[in-house]
Amino acid sequence: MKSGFVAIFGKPNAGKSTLLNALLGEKLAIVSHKVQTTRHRIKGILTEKGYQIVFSDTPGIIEPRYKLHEKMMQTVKTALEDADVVLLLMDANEEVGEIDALFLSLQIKVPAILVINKTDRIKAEKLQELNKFFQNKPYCTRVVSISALKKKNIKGLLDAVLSLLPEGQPFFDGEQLTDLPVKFFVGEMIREKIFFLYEEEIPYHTTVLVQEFKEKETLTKIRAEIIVQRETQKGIILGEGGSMIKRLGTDARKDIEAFLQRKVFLELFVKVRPKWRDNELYLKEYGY
Ligand SMILES: Nc1nc2c(ncn2[C@@H]2O[C@H](COP(=O)(O)OP(=O)(O)O)[C@@H](O)[C@H]2O)c(=O)[nH]1
Ligand SMILES: [Mg+2]
Repeated sequence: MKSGFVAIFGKPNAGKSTLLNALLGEKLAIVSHKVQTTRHRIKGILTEKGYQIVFSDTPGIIEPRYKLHEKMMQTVKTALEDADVVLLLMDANEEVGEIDALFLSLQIKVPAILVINKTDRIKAEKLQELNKFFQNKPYCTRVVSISALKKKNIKGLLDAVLSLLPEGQPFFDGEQLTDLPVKFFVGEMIREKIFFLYEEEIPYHTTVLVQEFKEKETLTKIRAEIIVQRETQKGIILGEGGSMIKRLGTDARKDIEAFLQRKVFLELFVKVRPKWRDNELYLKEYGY
């Protein structure tokens, strides 16, 4: 039996969350085309005959600008310390010099697979070049190329992980898909819709707190608060005559119903908490 922790690292938008979902064949992590969508370490557990792999999706590595960012980078550090194997994920179209410096700076002490993602978007020669560039790097045990979006070579990546995974007994029950509560994923699904529906800075000033999660006989009743930093942002979230929040509620509810496989009654409220991203107490309350 093999078992271990595998952490996925990379710059914002490399495709870390898409990869976690592809590896698990299930949508656990929220994905958007905007950077810094992921704020937590999300564990996804893959149990098959002969092995259990506990994958961690992490926030993209950035220079912290707020306390929220510092917490996000602390999460990256913890995941790095726990890992038995590391996946260094890069977008094939990114600048290699920058990537090289970043991965070198992580000072990884365990086997690492350099994963070239978004190969659906590059030519074969470019891929060869990348392979050659990374092969002899000190942090790189193996190079694997994939497309997380098109689910190309996910099996090849799994085989590479398994070859580096230590022997050991499973850490979690075989049925368990993640270590986080359902409530967390409900909040994330609402947050994902905010990334899709609202422009520019709004998603970055926002967080979601699920206040009530009650399983009733015929449906699940959920009450969630959307936290923003300013009155004007509250107005934007609500939209004219409440039109935007209504759309947000409908879109989020559909996803949550599919996830929970039952009917949902979703109530959303907007609260203004000035500078919550820099306030220790608020950050703690909101799960960061
Ligand atoms: N073309 C292409 N796009 C991808 C691939 N993997 C991820 N993406 C897209 O890249 C964007 C960022 O993905 P996400 O998983 O949120 O990246 P993260 O910030 O590293 O977690 C999304 O728009 C994804 O659909 C891939 O293999 N090919
Ligand atoms: Mg992500």
